[in-house]
Amino acid sequence: MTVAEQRESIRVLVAKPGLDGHDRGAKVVARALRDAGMEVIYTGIRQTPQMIAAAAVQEDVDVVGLSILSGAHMELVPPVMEMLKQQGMDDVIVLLGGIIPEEDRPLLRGMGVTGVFGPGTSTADIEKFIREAVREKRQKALA
Ligand code: B12
Repeated sequence: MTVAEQRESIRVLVAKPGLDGHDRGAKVVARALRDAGMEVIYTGIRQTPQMIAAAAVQEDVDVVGLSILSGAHMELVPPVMEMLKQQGMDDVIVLLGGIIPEEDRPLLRGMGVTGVFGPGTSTADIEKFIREAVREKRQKALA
């Protein structure tokens, strides 16, 4: 069992890949999860997949949450997943928020994205989703 699976707290990396500056949603989500008692690291804007994977390893997070509003999710998510795999973090829970058309969601899930959250999602729902996903993962690790 890894250290992440043994601890009680939930550590979340909120990351903003891509070149745009749409950071409001990422900041709102980061603040809400922090207020809900999670340990949240926010990367800031313009992060490369390499930077995101390195931060995920360094911070030993349970969840990587990507925020993408630019429309570049189909270009940005695959290299993030690949870099996480290369860093041995292929079992980390990956969430995606932002402007994500319905037709892209099955493909993103196929790449390993656990949850996709569009505009108007309540942060309470995001918190609940994360708690359940982490609980399930930790239970599996114990079994
Ligand atoms: C505000 C805004 C801006 C602001 C950004 C301010 C900022 N610092 O964020 C400004 C004015 C700077 C801006 C600029 C541009 N914008 Co703009 N912008 C918007 C707008 C109207 C709202 C986005 C927003 O802040 N929403 C409020 C937050 C709280 O909601 P949210 O980000 O969606 O987050 C929620 C969920 O998505 C989810 N979520 C988001 N991130 C994460 C992360 C995790 C981990 C999780 C779990 C959940 C999650 O949870 C949040 C809570 O519900 C959207 C349209 C829209 N309806 O979304 C366009 C929009 C994103 N912009 C767009 C465009 C094109 C641009 C420009 C290129 C316009 C131009 N020609 O200049 C520029 C780009 C500038 C740049 N360099 O980045 C397009 C993108 C097109 C696309 N995806 O195909 C949109 C969709 C408008 C449109 N309909 O065309 N924009």
